[in-house]
Amino acid sequence: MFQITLQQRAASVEALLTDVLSDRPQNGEISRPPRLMAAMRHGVLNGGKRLRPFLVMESAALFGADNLAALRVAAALECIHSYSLVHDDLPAMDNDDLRRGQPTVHRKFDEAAAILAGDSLLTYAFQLIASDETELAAQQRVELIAALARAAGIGGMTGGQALDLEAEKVKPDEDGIIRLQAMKTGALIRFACEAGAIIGNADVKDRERLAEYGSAIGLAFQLADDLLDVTADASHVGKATGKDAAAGKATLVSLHGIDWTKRQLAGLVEQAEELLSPFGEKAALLKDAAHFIAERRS
Ligand code: GRG
Repeated sequence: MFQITLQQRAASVEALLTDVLSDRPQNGEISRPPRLMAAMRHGVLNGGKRLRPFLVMESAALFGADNLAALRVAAALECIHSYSLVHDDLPAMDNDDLRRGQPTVHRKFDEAAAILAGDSLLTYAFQLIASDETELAAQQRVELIAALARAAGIGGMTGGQALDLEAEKVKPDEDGIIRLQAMKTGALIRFACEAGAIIGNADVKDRERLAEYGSAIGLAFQLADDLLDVTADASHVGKATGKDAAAGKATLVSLHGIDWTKRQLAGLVEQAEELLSPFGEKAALLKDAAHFIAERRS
């Protein structure tokens, strides 16, 4: 059931992304440069599990808001996630040739195109949420924009990426690794879950509960990623593996080993399930999502 819903939600977010990333100018734009649009589409519509959109839509559904607004926020978040991958793959960062099993944007186009495609995806995410077509109250849209900016920016993803680059020179301690990961990958996943609560007009307590669930599965996501980096082969995960060790990067896996990491993952899944327990059966798919993230193989 989880896999089927993940695929259905992925298909609807991809249909919306295909429409909103077409060459046709929208919302009063003067024009859309076709090569820029092609590079943006390559960065977004090139596979991907669409896990963050699933989390937005499923969290919103928990509060009865399974609607176009949730889909548009989900698409906006996927634009930001995809931008981070496009920029992360650049020669100045990870210098990767392969992403989601396909040539990275700077390989298929060029570096300038990849930088601009990433910049445009980042900005476009906010355009999508702010638009009147995202049928939410103005206050909800502002809260979503503020929370997404926080998650993607200095105290979130880009700040975490900066710490990650520094960590190649000065190895952080355990607290430093956890903080870095909560910012770099955890913040967007936490936002995905909190966004559903904002869209569904949840009360403060439920919003916090969803955000905490997001933090638990966000940490699990990164632990699973670190584990895959040491245990999986590149053809299976669709990107280079073994990179953390090659870069001398400290991860919780390198500090504590594989068995400890697997135990931590099990504990995080349990914590995520407990946070969702007040929602009963309605949260079954979100509970499955925690398992999927912790046990994923790509
Ligand atoms: C360059 C601004 C900037 C930020 C980069 C998140 C990030 C920060 C870089 C991504 C590098 C990376 C591989 C991190 C590990 C975790 C991660 C985000 C994996 C990819 O996410 P998935 O598995 O990918 O959800 P798909 O392709 O399924 O969307």
